[in-house]
Amino acid sequence: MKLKIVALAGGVGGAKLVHGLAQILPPEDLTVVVNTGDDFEHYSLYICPDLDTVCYTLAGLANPETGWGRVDETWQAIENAVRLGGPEWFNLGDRDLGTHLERTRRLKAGQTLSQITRDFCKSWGIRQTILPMSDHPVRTIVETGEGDLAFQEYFVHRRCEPKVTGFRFEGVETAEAAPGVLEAIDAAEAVIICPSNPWVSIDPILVVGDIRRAIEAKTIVAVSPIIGGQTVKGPAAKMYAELDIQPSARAVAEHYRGMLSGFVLDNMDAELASNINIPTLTTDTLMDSLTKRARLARDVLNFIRRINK
Ligand code: FO1
Repeated sequence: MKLKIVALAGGVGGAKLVHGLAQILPPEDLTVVVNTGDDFEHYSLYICPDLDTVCYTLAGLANPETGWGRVDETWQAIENAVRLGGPEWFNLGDRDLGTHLERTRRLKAGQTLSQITRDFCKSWGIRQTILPMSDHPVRTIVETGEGDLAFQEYFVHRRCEPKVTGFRFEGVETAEAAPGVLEAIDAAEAVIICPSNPWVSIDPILVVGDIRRAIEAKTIVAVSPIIGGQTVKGPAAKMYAELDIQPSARAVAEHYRGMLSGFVLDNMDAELASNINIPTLTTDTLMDSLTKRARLARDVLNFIRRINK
């Protein structure tokens, strides 16, 4: 049965499931809406970490160790800049720098982020549709006991150490969904919320313009990024704990309360399934190999088919 899918994704975890989906679905049936709340300017360059992570992963260009950045990377430019007195807390590889240089040049020339992303995807041979959530800047601010921090400042510079008290998304009041986002959702049989951080990867997408309203008319299935009370990568579990919520797959299902048609959790959390009062799929969600990305994607798609029957 044909299944047109929109996937909402943040960085590394989201990119892995998207890569699995891309191995199964025809390219015209997969649209990925990517978080741009992490975007920022560094060395006067416009960096879109999650868009680049998703694109590099689909193009087979991603660094397999970190999940972000490029494979076979070298670091000569940043090392030289740091030696000359530039900031050293955010690593920009030589190959990766080319992406930021060209993106920044095009933005300054008046192109939109979605136009640029479409062109880059074509150059990288990506046949799926990859869309930034918005062409307008939306900036995730992490509110902490040590004051408000821009996302990359919190995530990379401060290594997620400050205790989180809340989040806000600057610019969201005026931001609209990027061209193609609402149309893709409209045409989709289901929306998959990838195993990305609910607070800082998925929420920024859901609060932009009419995105939440559009997806709520659809079958929505979320995959838990928390397994056995811990995140595979990133600070989601730490954030839940600091917000006085016990980190668990159940807490993730609660996070999306009222939106979901189904929820996917790991075998390790099987006992939580009976406490989640929507249909659940319990399976192996740890995507620690390429085959496991495709296997999880197939499981999620079959689950959606059962829900949509
Ligand atoms: N993450 C780090 O932990 N340290 C870095 O130096 C770093 C550099 C970097 C450069 C380009 C890029 O696209 C991503 C990069 N990331 C780095 C990852 C990024 O900060 C996060 O993965 C996302 O923003 C969270 O999804």
